[in-house]
Amino acid sequence: DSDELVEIQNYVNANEKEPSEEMFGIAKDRNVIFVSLESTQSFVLNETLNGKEITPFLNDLINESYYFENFYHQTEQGKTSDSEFIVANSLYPLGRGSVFFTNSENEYNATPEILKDYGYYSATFHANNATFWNRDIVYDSFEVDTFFDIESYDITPENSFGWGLKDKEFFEQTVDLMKTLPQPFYSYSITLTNHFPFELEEEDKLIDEYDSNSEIFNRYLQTVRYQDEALKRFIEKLKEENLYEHSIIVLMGDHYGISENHNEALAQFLGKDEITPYDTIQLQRVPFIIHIPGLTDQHPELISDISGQIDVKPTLLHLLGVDTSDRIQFGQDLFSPDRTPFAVLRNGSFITEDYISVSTLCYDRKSGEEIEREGTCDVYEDMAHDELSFSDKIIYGDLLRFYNKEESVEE
Ligand code: GP9
Ligand code: MN
Repeated sequence: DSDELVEIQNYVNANEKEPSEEMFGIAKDRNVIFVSLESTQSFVLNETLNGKEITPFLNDLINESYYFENFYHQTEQGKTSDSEFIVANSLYPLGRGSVFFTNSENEYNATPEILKDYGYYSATFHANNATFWNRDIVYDSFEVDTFFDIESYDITPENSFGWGLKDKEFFEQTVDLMKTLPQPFYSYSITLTNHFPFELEEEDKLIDEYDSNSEIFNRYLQTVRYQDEALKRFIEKLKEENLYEHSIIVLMGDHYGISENHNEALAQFLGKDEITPYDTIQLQRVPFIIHIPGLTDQHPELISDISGQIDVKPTLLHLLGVDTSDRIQFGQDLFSPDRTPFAVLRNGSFITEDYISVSTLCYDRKSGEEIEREGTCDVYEDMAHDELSFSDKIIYGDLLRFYNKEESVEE
């Protein structure tokens, strides 16, 4: 009931951090071009295969952007839908199932809804059926103005393969659709080609297959390479169509692509004897890149702070000059000077500045060495638990029904 919301709001308020004065509003009134990168993990960046870069475009882009190298996905069984849920709400997804199915019609205060008050139009671009992951229903709850789904794209046998429209074609057509939107807009584009089982037509294979005992992993590097090429063309076309300069471009990996079933191949690729639980946590890092033309190209930054998808919403809103104090959110602005470096994964594992906790194990984050839990990981256990359980309570109780930003909830 609403008493529970008061308790949660107190917790959230206590963890709230002031935004960075310097960064607040730095991208005010710009279009937001958010790109969700299917199954893209951070370990592929700045790596080569037979002397060829796997992500040449992203490797260049991060040198003209803010790049968060210790940014973790926080998804579970809801995969892409979980990542969308976290980004839109700064709430955690559920431990089981997809919240897009279980609680699609809850009251939310998602980013598209918040930005409406600031004159933004919102749209999602994804060349799949609108009902996949229940998106059509959920996007209404998030107050997305237009969902450009499979019906909005021109799909032919020539321009599609595997899961559907190839990323290159998807981006080509997406920019054409984007041109029709009122500005400023908040757009969310979701790629698809780099999806399990990672298959490509011959003409789209730009690097060799890897050579390991996992066909899946061998092909994964190739589809990542293809996606990178598609992204390159996307940015070029945004420039051609005058959608680049006055935008903020944000790229984020949605979740892992390579599961623990492929640990042997991963170990071989990473040059390790084996993949330990510590390594598995580190492999949950996904790229998070903020590119602000005219700013980050002049002053790029490699940011090593521990962070996660939960932090995207307050970070982005603050860059756009939107105050988020009193909002119910679990993330913190990544540019806030007093932010707590912390990320909790949906299975309860967590990462702090010094430690990584995986079930009953504790590791020194920097060395990867296993250490005693007492006085180290166990200090943060309650915080990790509270984060997830408060977020769950909001979702199960549909508690944002009782939230009213204007009046806030009574204390
Ligand atoms: C489907 C796409 C992939 O529309 O978003 O979903 P996933 O299987 O990665 O959750
Ligand atoms: Mn996905």
